[in-house]
Amino acid sequence: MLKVYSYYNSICTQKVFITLAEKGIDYVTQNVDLFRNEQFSPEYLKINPKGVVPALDHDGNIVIESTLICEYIDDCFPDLRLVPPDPFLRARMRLWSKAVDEQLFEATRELSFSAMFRERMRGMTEEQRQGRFQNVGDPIKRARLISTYEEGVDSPYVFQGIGAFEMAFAKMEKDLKAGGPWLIGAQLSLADINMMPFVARMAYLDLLDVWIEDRPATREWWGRAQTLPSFIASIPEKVPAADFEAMKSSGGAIRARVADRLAEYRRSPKATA
Ligand SMILES: N[C@@H](CCC(=O)N[C@@H](CS)C(=O)NCC(=O)O)C(=O)O
Repeated sequence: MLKVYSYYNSICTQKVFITLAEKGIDYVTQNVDLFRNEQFSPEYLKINPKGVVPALDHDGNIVIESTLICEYIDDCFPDLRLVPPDPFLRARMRLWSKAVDEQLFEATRELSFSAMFRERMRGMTEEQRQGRFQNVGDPIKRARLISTYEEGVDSPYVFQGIGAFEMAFAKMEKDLKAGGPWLIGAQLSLADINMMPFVARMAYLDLLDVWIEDRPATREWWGRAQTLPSFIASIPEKVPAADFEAMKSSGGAIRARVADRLAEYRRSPKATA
């Protein structure tokens, strides 16, 4: 039996849902309410000591880290391979996983937070807010959260995130033009699945065009991704309509400032290096 510890609008969990759906594997979910701090409960910390979702329980074997979970699922259920057997293609696929884990996850968290959760935190009492900050055990993660709470899109971490998406979309456009229709070529792989929830979140926040308006191959990839039944079952069908409305309106409110900061990033020496 496969059980996914999840939260319905968690981008990392969505990678796992798409992987399972693409392979046609049945699973059950156990909700971990991130807004009630259930990820920090002693019971859940025994499952995932990092206090985050997702976690996978496969007949008693616990696997954490969404990228590792997706590869584990591919190893256990190899009928339809999402990790290519060719070593070079596999290395190219993992470069996308690394970009997601090392840059785009943080970028998406900062941008989502600036657009949506910042307002929600403003409604908390000072004591509740400080409690939320202190719950974040990792000091670097805590510093990022405090900076994004205090400065929103003007936070240096958000600027870094906007730059991370710019680099990813530039590479995406180049790779797709060199040989698509998927990120590493003809076959859908975990490279595409890992990217989908992150690109989707930018689209739902009404921010995606800021990066991809002039990137036709990336626009086509996104159009194609959205028609996959595995994608539809894992994101649009699991997220309530009210959340889509909230994401669109809150993201729309920061869109102009995100575009300004992207222009600033494109002018910076780093962007031309
Ligand atoms: N690298 C981890 C990141 C997991 C992660 O941070 N998940 C978020 C939801 S997308 C979470 O549980 N956040 C709760 C918190 O930070 O308190 C993975 O890919 O599984």
